[in-house]
Amino acid sequence: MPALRSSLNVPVPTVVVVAGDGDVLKSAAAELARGIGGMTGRELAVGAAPSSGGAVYVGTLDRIRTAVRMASPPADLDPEAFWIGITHPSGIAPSLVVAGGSDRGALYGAFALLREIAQGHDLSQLNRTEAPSAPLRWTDEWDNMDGSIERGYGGRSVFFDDNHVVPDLTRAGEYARLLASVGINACAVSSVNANPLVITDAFLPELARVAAAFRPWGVRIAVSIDFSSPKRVGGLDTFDPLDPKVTAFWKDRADAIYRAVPDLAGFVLKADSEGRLGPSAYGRTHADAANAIARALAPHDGVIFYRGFVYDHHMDWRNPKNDRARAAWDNFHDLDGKFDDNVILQIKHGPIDFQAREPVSPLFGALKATNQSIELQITQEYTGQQRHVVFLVPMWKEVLDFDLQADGSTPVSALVTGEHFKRPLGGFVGVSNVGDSSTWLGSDFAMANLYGFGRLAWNPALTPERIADEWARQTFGNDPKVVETTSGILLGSWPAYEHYTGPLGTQTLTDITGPHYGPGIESSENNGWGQWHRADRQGIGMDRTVATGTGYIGQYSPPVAAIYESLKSCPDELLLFMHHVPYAYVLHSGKTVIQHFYDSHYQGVDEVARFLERWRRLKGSVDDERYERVLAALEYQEGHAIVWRDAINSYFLKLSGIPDATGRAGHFPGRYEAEAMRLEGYTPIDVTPWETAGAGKAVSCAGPGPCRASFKFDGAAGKYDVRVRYFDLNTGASTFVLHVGSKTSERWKADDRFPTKEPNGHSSTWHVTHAVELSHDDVIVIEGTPDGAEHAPLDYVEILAVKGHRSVGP
Ligand code: GCV
Repeated sequence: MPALRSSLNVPVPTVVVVAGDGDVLKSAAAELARGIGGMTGRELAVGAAPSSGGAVYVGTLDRIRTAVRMASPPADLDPEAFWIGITHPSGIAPSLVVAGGSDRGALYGAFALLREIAQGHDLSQLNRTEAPSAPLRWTDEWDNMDGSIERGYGGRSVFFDDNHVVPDLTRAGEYARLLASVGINACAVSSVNANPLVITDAFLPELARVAAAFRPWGVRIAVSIDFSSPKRVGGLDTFDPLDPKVTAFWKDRADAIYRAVPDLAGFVLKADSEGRLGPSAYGRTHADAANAIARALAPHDGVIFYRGFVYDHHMDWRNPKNDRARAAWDNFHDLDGKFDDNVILQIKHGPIDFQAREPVSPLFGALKATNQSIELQITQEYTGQQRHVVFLVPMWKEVLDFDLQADGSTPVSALVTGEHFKRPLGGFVGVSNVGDSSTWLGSDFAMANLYGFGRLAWNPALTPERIADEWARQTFGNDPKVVETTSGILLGSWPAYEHYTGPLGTQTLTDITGPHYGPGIESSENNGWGQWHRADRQGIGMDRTVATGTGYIGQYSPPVAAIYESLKSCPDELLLFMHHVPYAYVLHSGKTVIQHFYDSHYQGVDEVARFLERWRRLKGSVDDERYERVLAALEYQEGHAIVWRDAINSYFLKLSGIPDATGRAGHFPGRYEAEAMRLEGYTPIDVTPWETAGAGKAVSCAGPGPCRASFKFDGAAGKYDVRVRYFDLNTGASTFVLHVGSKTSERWKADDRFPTKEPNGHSSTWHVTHAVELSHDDVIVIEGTPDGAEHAPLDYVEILAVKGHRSVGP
C-alpha cells in the first residue's frame, strides 16, 4: 500500500466531497471512498465539507464549478463524459476532481480515477477528459426464466429462477456495479430465445425490481421479446407486424412496461432465426417488424436492437452454392434506410457464429442509412467455454480495426459507433452470460474478456496490450513479474487456441450439433446448419469466391473482395474460409496446408505448456487460492489441447493419407492404450467420434468394480511424468487409483461436470503425476471404480521423460 501511495505523487485525500445528491452520484462517492481507502489503507469520509488534508471532489461539472476552483476544467462535457484532474484549492492540500457531464459521467470518471490509482500512476499532472465512443454499450444475457443460462459457463442466473425474478438481487446489483465500472450503460437481462412471460402484466413488478437493483449504477435494463407474443400472450390470432391489432398490442405492452420501468432501455429481438418466429410468417420484411415495435417504444425514448443473426438452419448441404455466411447481408442489405431511427441492427462480428476465426461480417459495410451495432461474444461458446484461457480482445480489435472500405476508409469501429455515416445511434453489444459463480464467468482469466469488452466499447482505439496490462494490474497487483506473465498469457492465448482448434479459417472444428466444446470434426458437415468446411480426401475449404463459389466474397466492397477472391492475396489465416484447396496447396508461408495443420496443432499445445510453465513461476507472488485455481485450469487446458491436437491431426492424416513430414501426427511415443493393457473387469469400447480417443477405443468398467488395467513399463529407468487419460462424464463420479510399482499410489475422482454423458472429446481429460521414478519392467496399474452411469472409462496412459532428465539402463 505505501508504495502505491507514494507513486501517486499527490496527498491521499481524506474526504470525498459530493457535489449533488442523486443515487448514481452516491454510488460514485461510495466507490471512491471504498476504492481509494482499500488501495491506500486510509479511511475516507464522505461529506460535503473539504478537509485540510485534501479531498476528492465528485459531481457534475456545473455543481463542481461552484464547489471548488479548478485550474483547467473543460468548458463543457457530454452527458456520459468526464474530466478527472488535480486542483489546488486554497487552504487545503492539492485535491482530486471527478467531474461528469451527468451523474453517470461522474460515476464513469470515479471508476477511471480508481483505475489510475490501482495502476500506481502518477496523478500530479492529471488532466484528462474522456467520452465514450458510442451511445449504446450493452451486454446481452442469455438467461432463461427458469434460471438456466444458454451458453452460460458461470453458474445459474443472478436474475431468474423458476419463472420469477430471484428474491435476493444482491448479485444482480453487484453485476450492475461491475458493468458500470467499465462504462456499460444497459443490459438486456433475458435471453434472445425469448420467453413472452417477461412482458406480461404479472411479471412487470418483478422486472421493476431488477431495474431498481441496477439503477444506482446508471445501468438501464432491457428485455428480449418474442415476436409471436401478440398470439402467445396477447390473445390475438396473428402477429403480423402490419396488422393494426398487433401494433396496438405492442403499444399497450410498451406503455405498461414503461409504467413499471420508466427508464427501460428497450427491447432485443431475434426473429426468423433458429426456429424463432418472425415477419417471414406473413411475408413482411425485417424493417416492417422492427419498425412496428420501434414505434411503440419511441414515445418512451426506448430502442429496439434487431438481430442480424437471421439464417436458414435447414439449408441443403448438397448444393455447393448454398452458404450460411451469405445470410446476414442477403437478408438486410436491401433494407438499408428503411428502419426507424430508434432501431439498431445488431450484427455478429463475423458471418457465421463466433468461431475461433472468421472474417468481418460484410453487412457492416452495407448499411449507410441504418443504425448498427456489433455483437461480440464474451461468453466463450466456441472458444473453450471458460475452461480454456482465450483472451478475445485481440480478435475483437482486429475486427474493429478492419477497413471495409465501404465509403473511403471505414474501419468497423467507425461504422458501428455511427461516426462515419453520422447515425444517431450505434454501439456495442457483448453477450456476457455471467452467472452466480464467485468469478461471475466461471474462471478467473475469463473476466479479462468482460473487462476488455467494456474498455473497447468505451474506446476502440485502446490496444489489446494496454487492456491486458490494465486488467492484470487491477486483478493481481503491480508486481512487474506478475503483470508481465499474466498479460503475456492473455495475449498469447487466442493464437494458441486457434492453433490447436481450427487454423487457416476452418472455424472451430468442434461438435456443432452438441455442446460446441471439444473436437467433433464431421459434425459440421452434411447437415443444414451450414458451418461446413467441406473436407474430402483431396482437399478442404469452402469455395466462397464469386468466380466459382458461393459468391459470398462479392458481398464486400470491391477492394476488399479483390483481396479475398484471389488465392494470391487471400491471407493464410482465412484461406479455408474463402477457398477450397488441395491439402498439398502451398501457403504464403511456404508450407502445405496439411503440414501447416499438423504443425499448428503441435505449436498450440506447446504454447499452452509454456503458459503453464510461466504461471508456475508465480507461486508465492499471487495469492494461493487464485494461484492454485489458475494452475489447475491451465493444467487441464494443456491436456485438452492435446485432445484437440490428436483428434484433428489423426482425422486429417487418415482422410488425406499424407504423412506429417516431421513424423509426429499419428505417432504417440510413450503411450500405452488401455485396450492393449491386461484387463481385469474392464472391457474395450468404441469411442465416437473415433478421433477423440487414442486408436478410437477406450475401456469401460460395467460391473461394480474396481476394474483393473495394467501393463509393464518398457522404457529405461528414470524420472517420468505419468499421464492417465480418462473420460469424465456428467453421469457420475468414478474413482481412479494409479499404482506405479510399489512406490507411487494416487487416487482421484472424476467429478467434473463436462457437457456430455458419453466418452468423447468433451469429456476426455487427464490426471498427471509428475516426476515419478520408474524402473524398467515396473508394473503400472489403474483401478477404476464406476459411479452411477459413469463406468470409469479409461483411454490410455502416457509416460514421458521429465525434460532435462536423462534416463539410464534398462
Ligand atoms: C441464443 C448460436 C448459439 C445459440 C444462440 C444463437 C444466437 O447459435 O449456439 O445458443 O441462441 O447463436 O445468437 O441467437
